[in-house]
Amino acid sequence: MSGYLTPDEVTAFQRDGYFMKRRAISTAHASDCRRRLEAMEDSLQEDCNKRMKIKAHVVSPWMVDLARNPVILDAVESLLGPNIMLFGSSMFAKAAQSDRFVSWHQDSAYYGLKPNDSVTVWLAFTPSNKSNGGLRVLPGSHLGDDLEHDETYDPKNLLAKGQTIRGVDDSQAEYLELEPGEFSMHHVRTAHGSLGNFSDDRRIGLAFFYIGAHVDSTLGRRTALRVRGEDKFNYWDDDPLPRYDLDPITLDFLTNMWSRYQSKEVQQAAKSGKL
Ligand SMILES: O=C(O)CCC(=O)C(=O)O
Repeated sequence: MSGYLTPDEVTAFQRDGYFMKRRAISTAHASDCRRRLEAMEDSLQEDCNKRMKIKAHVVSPWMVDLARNPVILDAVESLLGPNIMLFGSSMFAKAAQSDRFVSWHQDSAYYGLKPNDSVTVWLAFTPSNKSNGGLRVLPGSHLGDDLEHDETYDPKNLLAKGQTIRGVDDSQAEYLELEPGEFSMHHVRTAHGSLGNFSDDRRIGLAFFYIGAHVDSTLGRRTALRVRGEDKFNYWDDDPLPRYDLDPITLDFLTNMWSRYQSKEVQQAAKSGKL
């Protein structure tokens, strides 16, 4: 099955800054992803939100396979062209009856990309909707100014730094409601966030951050995974690839990267252009 967007869908994405929606994997495959994820959480004795951030895909080969899913890549190719790199991925899991949330933010404020030719694919492992804290976006916000973010470090916020755009008019928000196995896409400059999950089950999704191979890092040399086409630019070193679930080599890589990202020191260096 092809995932390419129609010309009308591309135009709508360019206007609205988001796309709803395609099926990447079956419902049964999505439940299997959830089962495997929860088995890894049991084995690590920790919630996936704790470390499976920035480069969640390096913890497991099946996540790398999802990042290379052909329907997803067709959809991404429609927006970014044929040469595609994955520079990051994050698990976003909300427990049942939890008030943990994701504040309004623009990923472009933190990703350090030039140009901002980047889209996020949010792949649902469970239903994701208005009643369980599903992702929501501010249509058209990618066309406006860069918005100011306050770093609140609120422990209820699933974002590492609690980065928050203040004063957003929620009445303008669109929910990107998905069934397991479906995905949405949003532009790296689209303001987005989500509320608490007041349902009786977890809400789980895996977000993939794709760029065109022509996109460089403004935060110094980093790593990425080429997922389609060719990379003539060589702006990114290679991500390490997991040999099996929770490969200790790639898990260490992920842990170091995540603690560097969370550290205020790195954040200040990044802001001053030293990284
Ligand atoms: O899953 C969520 O609630 C937020 C996801 C998000 O911030 C993202 O995909 O960039």
